Amino acid sequence: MIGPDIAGIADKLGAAADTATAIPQLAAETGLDVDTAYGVQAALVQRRLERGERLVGLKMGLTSRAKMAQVGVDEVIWGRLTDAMRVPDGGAVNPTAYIHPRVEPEVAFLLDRLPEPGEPVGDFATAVRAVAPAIELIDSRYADFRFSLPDVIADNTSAAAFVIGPWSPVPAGLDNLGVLLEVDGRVAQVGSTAAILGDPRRALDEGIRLAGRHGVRLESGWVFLAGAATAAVPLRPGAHVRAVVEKLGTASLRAS
Ligand code: OOG
Ligand code: MG
Repeated sequence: MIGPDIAGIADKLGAAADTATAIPQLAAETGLDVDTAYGVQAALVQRRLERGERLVGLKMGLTSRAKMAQVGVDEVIWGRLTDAMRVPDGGAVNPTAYIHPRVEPEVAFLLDRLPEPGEPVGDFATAVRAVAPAIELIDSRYADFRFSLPDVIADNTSAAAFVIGPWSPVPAGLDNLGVLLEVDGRVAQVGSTAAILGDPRRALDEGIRLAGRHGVRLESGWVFLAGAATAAVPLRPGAHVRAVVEKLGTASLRAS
């Protein structure tokens, strides 16, 4: 065979997610580079679409230093979100359905009118209809939550589930809002939206640019996660998690 077996790698990652069973990293062994890894990600998400899930958005990863340092990968990445990953605000997830779930605080955008491919976002308030606090549940399919850049891209950037809090109109500034992650009423992580590429609005430009390289165009009505401002924390059974973003409010999640 010439080049990595994209469909075969996607099947392995898909089965690891479906059975909540970790697998060894595979990029080095199969010769995956960043471009082919995005091809694997597309095939992996296609498996979900074939079983009836719908694409509902895009997520950014490793847009903050805290996240880069936690996983030892220092490139901004993006992944795809489907409707089946969405958990209602205040809802519950079963932690045993995941391998080693972690939660992290996010800022979500509800996309509106986006520029033509290749054009920058001129007016953020035209491109984005609303903003919300959010929680992302990530679950690397790789053993010990360890991976290389192409490995994590192929694994749809560890995407597993997400919660969106109440939507608000776009505020005047988003670049320096306090962010808290609370677990069982205790502060587990503290940060600022400034940690997200200096301003989370920049994450949208990066998302449009990076996804555009792979022929993916963001759509009106999609959800966009700008990337966590802080490191992620393990989700333990029974935990109650809240992400609080100054001016935007709270998103919450329970682990059953
Ligand atoms: C990769 C996904 C990173 C974020 O918000 O930075 C991410 C990982 O940490 O497993 O979702
Ligand atoms: Mg995230």
